[in-house]
Amino acid sequence: MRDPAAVKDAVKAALRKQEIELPSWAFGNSGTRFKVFSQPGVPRDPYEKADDAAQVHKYTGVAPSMAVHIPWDKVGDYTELAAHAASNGIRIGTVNANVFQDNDYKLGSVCNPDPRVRRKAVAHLLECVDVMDATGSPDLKLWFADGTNYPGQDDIRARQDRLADALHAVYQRLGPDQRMLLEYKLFEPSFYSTDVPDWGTSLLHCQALGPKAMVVVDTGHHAPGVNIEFIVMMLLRAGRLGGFDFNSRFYADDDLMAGAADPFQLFRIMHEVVRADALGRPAGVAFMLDQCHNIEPKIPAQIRSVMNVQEATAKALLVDTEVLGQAQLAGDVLAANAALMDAYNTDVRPLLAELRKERGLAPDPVAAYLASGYGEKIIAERQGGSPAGWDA
Ligand code: RM4
Ligand code: MN
Repeated sequence: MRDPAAVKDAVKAALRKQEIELPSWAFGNSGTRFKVFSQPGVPRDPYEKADDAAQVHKYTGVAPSMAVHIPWDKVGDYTELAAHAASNGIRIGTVNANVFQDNDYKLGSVCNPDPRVRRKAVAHLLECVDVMDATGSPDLKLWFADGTNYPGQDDIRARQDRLADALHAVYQRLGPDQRMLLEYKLFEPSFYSTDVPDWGTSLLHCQALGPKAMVVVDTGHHAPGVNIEFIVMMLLRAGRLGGFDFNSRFYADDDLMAGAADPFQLFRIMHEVVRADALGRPAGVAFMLDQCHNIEPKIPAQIRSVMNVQEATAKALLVDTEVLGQAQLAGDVLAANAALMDAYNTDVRPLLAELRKERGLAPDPVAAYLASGYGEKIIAERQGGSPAGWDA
């Protein structure tokens, strides 16, 4: 039998090591292809996005960085943006490239049959590394909308060669402490073939590039029913899991709050992370959110998402690995399953509230944020200008 007090201390110590990165685009307006519902008080520029992200960190204590998306977050002086973030107690994290919103990219970006368009896309990716230099960001995240809609539309094999060439050019440009994270997605916006559709394709490219290229698992980018924790385990085992884009999906790439659709899946994923001792920063796994809040208020939704990831992590840390291991070796199917379920079914909210109090934070971050008046303040102050959104 484990000593409950010792278990609690160990879980808290491990939770203190975890950091969760927020996406700048979660604070701007977003929607579906049917409608973007504008919300009052949304940021007009990346500086105000950083202000909002800092609020999430202020109340959770575990979200000290904000990912940026270029050109959505284009500014004249990135060093100044980084300084602004720092003055709010956070830093600029992953730089996300955007080679999917220019007319030139109709037939793809780095895989486009036209070499001029490929050169333009690579130039943007290199510009993103310049941004990393200025902000001190460690990671470049690449997601390509490239693919085809019809069989025969393009040579799907030649497209892989073009992709490899582009990735190679960008990889060469990375500094010693900079990484490239290659994200995959099953489909959309391409409906027949996607050039980086799965973790195997991403991993093959990363392995060909070298140790600074890592795979990103966006939890919304798989076919329904895929065992994502198996993929996570395989990538961790290969030392190639660069990070997560956490979000929830019911159908496709829904980008809903992490832990909202399937908290059990999030727990199973975090179980593999804990099993690999990959919670802390030295393990090189970036825990990022990639979400959009189309109908709910954005800052409290980010706080809720961070809390959901923390809860899944706490439950994963509670798994009695000795009992589990013994049951597995003994072939005791039911006892092994029960060891996992006991941890999953534990209410970890009191433990997390206690941890927050120990760190000088309010036990309920959402309530503390709502009571702070910040939401009302930004609605009153952010008049005029154009609210940030998917096209801004
Ligand atoms: C993509 C992908 C990327 C994100 C964009 C906004 O589907 O998930 O990570 O940067 O959406
Ligand atoms: Mn993503």
